[in-house]
Amino acid sequence: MKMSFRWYGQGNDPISLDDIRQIPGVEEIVWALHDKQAGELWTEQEVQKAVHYIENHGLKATIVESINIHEDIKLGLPTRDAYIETYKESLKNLGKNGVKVICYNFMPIFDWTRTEMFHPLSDGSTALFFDKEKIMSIDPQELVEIVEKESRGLTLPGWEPERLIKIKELFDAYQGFTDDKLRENFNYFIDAIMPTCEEYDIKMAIHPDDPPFSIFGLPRLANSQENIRKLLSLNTSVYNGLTFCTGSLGADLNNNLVDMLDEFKDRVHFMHVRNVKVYDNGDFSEVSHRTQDGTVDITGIMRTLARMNFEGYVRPDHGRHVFGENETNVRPGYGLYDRAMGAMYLTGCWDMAKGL
Ligand code: DNO
Ligand code: MN
Repeated sequence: MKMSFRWYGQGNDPISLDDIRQIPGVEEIVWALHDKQAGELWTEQEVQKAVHYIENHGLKATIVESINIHEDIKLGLPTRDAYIETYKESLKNLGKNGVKVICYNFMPIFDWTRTEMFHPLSDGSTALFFDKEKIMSIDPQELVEIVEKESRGLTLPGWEPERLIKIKELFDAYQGFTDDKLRENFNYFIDAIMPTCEEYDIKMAIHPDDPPFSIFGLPRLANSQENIRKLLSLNTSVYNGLTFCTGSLGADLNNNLVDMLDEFKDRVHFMHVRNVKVYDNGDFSEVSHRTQDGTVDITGIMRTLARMNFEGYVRPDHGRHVFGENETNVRPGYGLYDRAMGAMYLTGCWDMAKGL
């Protein structure tokens, strides 16, 4: 495995590459041009600059998360072809600069959704939290009002402000949109970009939906063993692959993660390994990476990866906020210390399983 660490870029992430380089085993930076909107071109010059910056700090830059997919592609609008052409152009520019894997998601409107960013845990740290009842009780029309008035204290992490301005139109556009329709539009997109991916040797790795069930009546594509099987079989190229995020998939206790990893292993290019604790009422909290702290079988996952000699990328995913990290100084879920502990724990599991 190649241990990696997500970093939000120079001037945009309070964590430095010099700090990341001190985490044992971490060789790769998971990066992106974070000021780009979905649909914008990543120019060769910009890509080169970012890659050089990372390499100059003694780290590799061969994995990107994410090049976001423009909503028109997900909706299957006539304008999608132009956005797909731009996407292919960005892929070429990345391929020419040594990038091998792209993590992306195909979720309508929102990236990951939580109800609380700094939920107190019993050890005194804080973490991201999902109150299922709170989310499920909001109907889409009400959501539009909540977002517009920023009322009810609902915080919306990972939701780009530019897109939220258009939230009403977006919800209208997704009226009556089925899972099958979203799948069809995914199929169109993936078929269109596969030749470029093959030519430039870039593997696509779709991130599972988070949470892995429908919210606000929106369709889902990558949330269960059956649905992931479907999307991988739509185009059977190895370049149409998966980011296996144990935290996202693990928020649904019906997902048997070790079994899923076993089935999809030849198509998994990137592992997000993190733990969550799922409660009986469907709420879940993010917790430390350690197996015993949550409901995800992290040691089982690492043992499976070791057994299959996994050669892809692994990263710790969201961490708790610890050692003085709080609202004022940390990007929710992406502090330094707990993710560093996570990386070390995962490397430890791997080394033990390998008998190193
Ligand atoms: C959640 C995170 C996500 C992920 C994006 C990928 O588990 O890993 O924020 O980065 O959804 O596009
Ligand atoms: Mn993830």
